[in-house]
Amino acid sequence: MEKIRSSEITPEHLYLSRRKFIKGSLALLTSMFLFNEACARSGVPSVATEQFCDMATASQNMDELGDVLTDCEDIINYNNFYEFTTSKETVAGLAKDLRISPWTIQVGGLVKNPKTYAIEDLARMFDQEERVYRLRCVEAWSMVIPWLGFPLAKLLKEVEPTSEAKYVRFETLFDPEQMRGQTTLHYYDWPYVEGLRLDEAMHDLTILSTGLYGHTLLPQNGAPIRLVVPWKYGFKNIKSIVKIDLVAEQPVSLWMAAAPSEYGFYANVNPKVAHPRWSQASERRIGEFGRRETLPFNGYAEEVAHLYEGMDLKEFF
Ligand SMILES: Nc1nc2c(c(=O)[nH]1)N[C@H]1C(S)=C(S)[C@@H](COP(=O)(O)O)O[C@H]1N2
Ligand SMILES: [Mo]
Repeated sequence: MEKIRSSEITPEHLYLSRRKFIKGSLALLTSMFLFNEACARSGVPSVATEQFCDMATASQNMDELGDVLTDCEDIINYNNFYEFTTSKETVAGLAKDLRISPWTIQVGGLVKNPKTYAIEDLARMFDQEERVYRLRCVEAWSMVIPWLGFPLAKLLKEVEPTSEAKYVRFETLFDPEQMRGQTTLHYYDWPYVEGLRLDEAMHDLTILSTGLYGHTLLPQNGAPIRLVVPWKYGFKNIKSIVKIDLVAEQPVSLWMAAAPSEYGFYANVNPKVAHPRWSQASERRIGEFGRRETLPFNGYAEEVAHLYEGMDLKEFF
């Protein structure tokens, strides 16, 4: 891969080497949590939001395929978060006052050590790594995002799944007073639920994200903590998680309940299997002209295809 001269990249992007994780960012992240808390207390979260992209940092300016990072402003202003609205351009404004502190995640179900974690505990317990991943929405657009977070496997090992645990079920906050979509979009079965098979959840690519571009997540991106599974369609990346359960049966996600013929459990990115209403063969990379070919497993086949050996690819959807 060609090295980019520092003069060719925006100043906030410190170019180190690919796959190099931010180290010592624990203190940074802890201070950002304190900053957010202070903001929440003083009621001025909009100040942090306005400065978010001016102060953007990432240790890599491209992913392992050489795809450049999507502009920070696009990542924080073009969102899917149906708890607020179905209109991608207005999520940020409607979500900006979501109370994200205090916040706890209850981890339980078929585990030996069920526990409720405060979000600050997770930041303290696990190194926050930078992971540059492509995000491919089922609506056929995509971005490249420098996430901060930690492997979900680390948290699962803490709670120790029992031998009966086969799947992981995730749940988003249910709070219609703060999330008006949970009332106005009454067609959906709130709260938003997603799930993974246990081996998918334990895979090193699967992370819980607490930040992006060097800062703690903004509400529109799923603050304070959301799932990121880069080889699956975007809707699997459940936001603003309050509950994680280890379960024996395959969970029914919000999208499976809403439209079972359109959204399946696995939802692995697959250019060969069309959505019933549109092709999945190509995608629009936000910030680029023209379209790109969609890659099997969103380009992560080498890492994850073995998880699905013997399964019918069409079942993926
Ligand atoms: N709780 C919740 N999580 C969600 C969604 C949602 O509506 N509610 N939308 C999903 C979809 S369709 C996509 S493409 C991604 C978008 O993440 P982003 O806005 O951070 O880019 O979030 C996913 N996670
Ligand atoms: Mo999506």
